[in-house]
Amino acid sequence: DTFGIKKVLEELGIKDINEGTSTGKSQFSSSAAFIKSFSPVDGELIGSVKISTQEDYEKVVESAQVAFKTWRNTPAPLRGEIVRQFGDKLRQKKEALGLLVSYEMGKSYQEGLGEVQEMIDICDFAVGLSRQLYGLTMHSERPGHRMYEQYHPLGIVGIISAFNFPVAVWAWNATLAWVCGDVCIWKPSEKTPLTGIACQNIAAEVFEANNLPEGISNLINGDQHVGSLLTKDTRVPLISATGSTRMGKIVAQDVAARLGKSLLELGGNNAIIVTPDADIKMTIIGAVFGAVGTCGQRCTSTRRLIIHDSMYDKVKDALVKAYSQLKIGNPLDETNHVGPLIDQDAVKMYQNALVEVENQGGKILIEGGVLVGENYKSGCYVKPAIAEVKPEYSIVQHETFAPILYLLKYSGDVENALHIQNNVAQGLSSAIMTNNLREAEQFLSVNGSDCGIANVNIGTSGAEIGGAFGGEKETGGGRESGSDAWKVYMRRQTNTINYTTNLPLAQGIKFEL
Ligand code: UN1
Repeated sequence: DTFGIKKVLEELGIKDINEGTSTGKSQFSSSAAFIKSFSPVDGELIGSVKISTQEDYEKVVESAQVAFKTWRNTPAPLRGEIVRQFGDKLRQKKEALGLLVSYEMGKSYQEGLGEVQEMIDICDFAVGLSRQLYGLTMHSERPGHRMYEQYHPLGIVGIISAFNFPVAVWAWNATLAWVCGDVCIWKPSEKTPLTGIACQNIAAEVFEANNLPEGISNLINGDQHVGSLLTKDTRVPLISATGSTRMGKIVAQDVAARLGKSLLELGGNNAIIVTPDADIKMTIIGAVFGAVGTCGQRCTSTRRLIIHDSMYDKVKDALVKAYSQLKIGNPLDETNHVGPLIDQDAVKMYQNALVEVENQGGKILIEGGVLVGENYKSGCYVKPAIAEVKPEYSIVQHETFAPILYLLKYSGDVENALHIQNNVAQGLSSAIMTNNLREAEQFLSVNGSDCGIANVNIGTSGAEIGGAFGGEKETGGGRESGSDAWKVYMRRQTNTINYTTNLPLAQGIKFEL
């Protein structure tokens, strides 16, 4: 037990890891089939989790439906109080959960802690929100009439999350859904099932301590077959799904076929535009963290640098120098910058992408490769690579979830860089490095970036929870987390009240009997 994982599992209430752990009290699974969770850090089996059967799923939905009746009648500020307690529990368990995130997913311990902090932050946001689920009032065109709108809870929210942010993205959705009066059924990635169990246990403790049903938060486990139980279920009015564009297209069609609502947060192809006025030091830190942080497995990871030709060689040299200093290895060792990819399938995708880059005419600037040896025995450690490419290569148009950074050149005005940036199918995050006010404003203008996130003098990744998070085009169009993203978790109702003894009709229509 090199990393004290046994103790961490214990602290997070994860039991029976050899027989397939299941969660909480009411969430017992009858299943005999397991998902085995291996750590990409050292290749060790951490534990196994029961795969939910159709029968389990039915029980979970029933328990969610029963819980909804209690929860929707709990006043929103009191729901906020429960979320406040959940945030407090997360503060207590931050180190343990952060470590499990790091060990099961492979991101650095710092980033594991950061992810739990993101959960705590969204709890705080949700607590405040619980007193601010505002509707509008409007003036009726009829005398003696009052008009307003209000938001009611929606029901069961299905959450499908990805391995790369195994806990924060669930919390963005669950905490907002909870203060909105909804109950949740979560299917975490089958690559990170143990962090899912840990979160469910923490939530269950809070509900139990408040004599509330555990069914306010529910967990199911498995691959896309289990996920499709949720997406096809008319009892689940909203599906919030994070993952690849390929997955999102399937989810969107399943949900649309039954006219459900979906909130999709899919692939990105995020670029930083480096202008002649860029601060080179900031550019390099932003670009390198964006490209190699989380081993290039954030949906906001920096994939492309679009560099003005006057800056190109300078940036290139500085990148080569920065990459030569990167330490790759065990993410729990804080001296390392880059941890492993999630699994060996991801390693194959990374290798294939590098072959494709060369086949399509790209020039490898920093060689990739898989690391071998005692410290890398999971087979998931790869070298961050950089390639010089042309924007039209199909591989550059495509999101590869790995630390591969593409360098592109533009000349002339920032419009030319914007054209390259926007000329991809994805639209999540974007950034410009400039001290030129005109360029910055152009980038943010109607003719500028077409992405859901557009930053000035900041990299593409590491968004704060207070803003709405999501993107356009193939990124799926959904917004989660801050701002008014909560509205998708509620149903809106327009109410008109007549306090006269007449019944005048709208639009002045006369109807007499
Ligand atoms: C994701 O990769 O799915 O902005 C979410 C960021 C993080 C969230 C990423 N706050 O990079």
